[in-house]
Amino acid sequence: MDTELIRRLGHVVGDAGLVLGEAEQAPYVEDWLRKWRGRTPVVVRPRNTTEVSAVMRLCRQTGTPVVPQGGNTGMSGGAAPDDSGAQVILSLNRMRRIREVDAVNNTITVDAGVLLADVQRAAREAGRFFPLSLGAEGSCTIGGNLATNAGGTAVLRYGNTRELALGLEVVLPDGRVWSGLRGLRKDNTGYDLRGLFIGSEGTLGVITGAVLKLYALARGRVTAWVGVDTPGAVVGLLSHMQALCGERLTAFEMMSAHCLDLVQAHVSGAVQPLDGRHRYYALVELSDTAPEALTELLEQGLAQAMEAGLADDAVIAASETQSQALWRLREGISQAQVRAGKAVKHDIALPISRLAAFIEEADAALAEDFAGLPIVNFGHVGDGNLHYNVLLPLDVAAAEYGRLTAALNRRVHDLVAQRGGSISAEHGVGQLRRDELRRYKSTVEMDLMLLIKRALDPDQLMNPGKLL
Ligand code: FAD
Ligand code: 2HG
Ligand code: ZN
Repeated sequence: MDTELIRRLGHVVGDAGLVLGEAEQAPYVEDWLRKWRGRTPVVVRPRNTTEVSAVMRLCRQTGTPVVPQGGNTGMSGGAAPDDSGAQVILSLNRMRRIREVDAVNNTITVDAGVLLADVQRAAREAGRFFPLSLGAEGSCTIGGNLATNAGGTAVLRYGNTRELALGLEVVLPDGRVWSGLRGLRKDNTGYDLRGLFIGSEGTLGVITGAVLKLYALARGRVTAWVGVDTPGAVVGLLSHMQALCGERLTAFEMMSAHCLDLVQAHVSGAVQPLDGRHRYYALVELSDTAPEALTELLEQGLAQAMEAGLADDAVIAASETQSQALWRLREGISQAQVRAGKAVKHDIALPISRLAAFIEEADAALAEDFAGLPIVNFGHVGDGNLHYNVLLPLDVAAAEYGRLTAALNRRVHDLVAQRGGSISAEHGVGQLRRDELRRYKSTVEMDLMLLIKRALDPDQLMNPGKLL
């Protein structure tokens, strides 16, 4: 790359804002899964929106492609540069300002580089609750969450990131700033620009700030670990608990017995909560601002479920420490997979009413066509979102990994499409599912997305090779 451009970028962000050495760039050019590794001439780390705008203007003038990056925890290769060595990484990791907390309006305004855990903390300190919650919350950024429309474990009650954002600030590919930081719950003044940038995976602009919704702080939660025999019973248990508990049901997660085996084998301190072995486990959580009767309600719901044959055994956490231990089993699955093998990941969504039949059918199809390959089936059943992954051996050859990935994707995604589902529920399309997207989206949908892309990014400089 033009050393003159690097010098001019340095002029904008200061010397501390450039990462040039190979060793220093390592955490930026490779993703969390260590699946995608690229090259970049420079990582640029602006301190504020004005600097992002100046960086984007320079890149536009010189025809330099830009890869926006938050915490680099994405699972679809969206934040990794390609190996051309021509793509600049624009990291938001120096933009970590909590701009304002408005407790009366129930909103928080933040820089896009603020870590999700820090947004949650700032809300708590103001006596409010920011519900977005996921395993990577200590390292992912709110900008990355918005760009991928992240889901996580509280979608069932509060919705995904899209539903938690009221306003955005975005730097466009030409450097202009769209200041849409409105804390309004009603605003019908034209097209939904905010919605357009949410989930756009850095292909339309750089999100630099956001106004997010806050909620009342729950004053108690109760968590149960439930042994269940079939996917149908898991879904039946969900329906039963929803009908009984309404909005107090704040999480309903599922994992197969094989997932629990993996966590026990690869995550230290993981202890099996129930004596017997069950084919599936559900993690069920109730929370409320008035927590007094929660435990009773959960006990009642689980007793009824057992009578109805929807649950076989259950334990309710007796303390916050026990509750955290149950959550560690659930959150440990990603790390356990990394240690146990090379996962072929499927991040799918289905109407909840079709979830059980999908699992039975997909399990049978894979047993027939891919006998012996372990299925790592877990996810956010309350949202109809499964991580229906398949684990290949750690030492699988690259060519074999590629061949099996293509074949497994086809088998699983075709079944998902036949049942009216989505092949990308919460992790985004990135590089991982870019070609798959073309197979399952209609021509009209693809055309509309390409039209929007060309209108906003005519030079195709924003995150090339991702999503579209
Ligand atoms: P990055 O990985 O840096 O970037 C992701 C995408 O967003 C890229 O395309 C990038 O170009 C773009 N981007 C980043 N910042 C900006 C910006 N400011 N402006 C424009 N574009 C931008 N995801 C879930 O949805 N639910 C889960 O439960 C979940 N659990 C996880 C658990 C673990 C252990 C890990 C490692 C990941 C998990 N993820 C989960 C995936 C990941 O954490 C999310 O996708 C997260 O939203 C990514 O945020 P990030 O800041 O790391 O973004
Ligand atoms: C989760 O739900 C994450 O834990 C990660 O979305 C999923 O590792 C995965 O496939
Ligand atoms: Zn998930």
